[in-house]
Amino acid sequence: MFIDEIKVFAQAGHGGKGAVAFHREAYVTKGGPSGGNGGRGGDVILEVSHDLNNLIGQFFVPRLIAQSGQGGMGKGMDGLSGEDLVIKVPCGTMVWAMSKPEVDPSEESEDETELEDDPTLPTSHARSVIRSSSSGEVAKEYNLADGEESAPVVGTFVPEKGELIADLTKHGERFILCKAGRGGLGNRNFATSRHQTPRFAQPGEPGDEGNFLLELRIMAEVGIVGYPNAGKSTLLAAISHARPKIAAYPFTTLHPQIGILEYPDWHRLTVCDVPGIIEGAHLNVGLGHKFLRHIKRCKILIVLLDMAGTDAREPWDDYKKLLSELKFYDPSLLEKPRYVVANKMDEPVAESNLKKFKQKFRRVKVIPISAAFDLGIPAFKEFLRETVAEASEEE
Ligand SMILES: Nc1nc2c(ncn2[C@@H]2O[C@H](COP(=O)(O)OP(=O)(O)OP(=O)(O)O)[C@@H](O)[C@H]2O)c(=O)[nH]1
Ligand SMILES: [Mg+2]
Repeated sequence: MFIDEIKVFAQAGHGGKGAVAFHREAYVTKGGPSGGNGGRGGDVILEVSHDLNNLIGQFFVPRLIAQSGQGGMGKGMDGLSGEDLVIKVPCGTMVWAMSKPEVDPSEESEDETELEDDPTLPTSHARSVIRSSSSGEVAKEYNLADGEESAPVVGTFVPEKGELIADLTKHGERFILCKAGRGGLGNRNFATSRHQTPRFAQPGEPGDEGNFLLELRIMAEVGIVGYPNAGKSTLLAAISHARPKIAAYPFTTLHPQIGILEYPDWHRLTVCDVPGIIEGAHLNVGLGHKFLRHIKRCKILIVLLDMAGTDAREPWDDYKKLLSELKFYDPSLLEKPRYVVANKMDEPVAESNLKKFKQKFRRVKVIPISAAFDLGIPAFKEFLRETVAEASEEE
């Protein structure tokens, strides 16, 4: 199972309460207050680990509750602190705090309330878009209805997800999701010369808690998109150590796959192969287009086309449809450096198709390969390295 979005409830440990106690000992009269302090609770901490590739752990354990601190005791003994709960998450996890912000009723305009009553409109966010562009562009409507922003920064608020509070990208990085409560002070702390027998102590502070949405957006430099059966997984297997499932039926790949491409000088690139996209993916046809979130962070995009036109498809048609699906999902995807790779060049018809394609799209750079027969693969690897380096420099 591949989980890339999961809601969790997190609660840090409460602080233990301080004790009220008095010193008792033979021949010591009125020994004074001796209540110990309560221990601190444990924090809930997220730790990034590159050994994980999805949020499956949180699917099985969605309640992240850290230990509370122990209460203080007599004889001046302090309570033990609660242990921190450290949860490992994959690189590229975004944390959204789901609590709703307070809306000032005076700010809501009249015509907005009218729209709220209209049941034919999909979501509140989409409605505002429809209002601002009366042409009713489907693309815009979908993007914003998803609550997606192309590259949200910490502090961004999206109605469906809440506020982005962290974007965890580096291995080893730690983020305190919920802060623990402090322990209360025992009564021995409150003794003064004028009040020598305090019969009270502090309670412990409660730990923070809340509902959070963890969203994974895979960190990869190169993203491969294409129609089902174009040979995306075959290409990933040809250039990296990844061994994704390859088969002659559509939608073999159901989840994003990651491959590490290694060069002789130990330089590494991460490549992400996502499930096939087809026309109408934005309307949830095929596997939909939600998984495109995983190529949002890529530096370059590889549009893989089946130049042999298997299944009576036409590469130029595929190309146009793919671009329009990418645009429907997020127009900023089309701003990334993009290269067309023509696969299945071992097939006899591929050559003439490639010519036709080049005539139709004169300015598009096309790299011919055959992933299954290893034709053009070493050159393609070098090409990837150069273009990723260029894209990083530009960034
Ligand atoms: N002749 C030829 N066949 C290829 C080539 N590359 C891939 N294939 C075949 O195309 C079929 C689909 O390959 P996959 O790699 O599974 O395609 P995919 O794009 O990952 O497909 P989905 O995961 O379903 O989206 C398989 O039967 C491959 O053997 C190639 O270069 N030449
Ligand atoms: Mg595949």
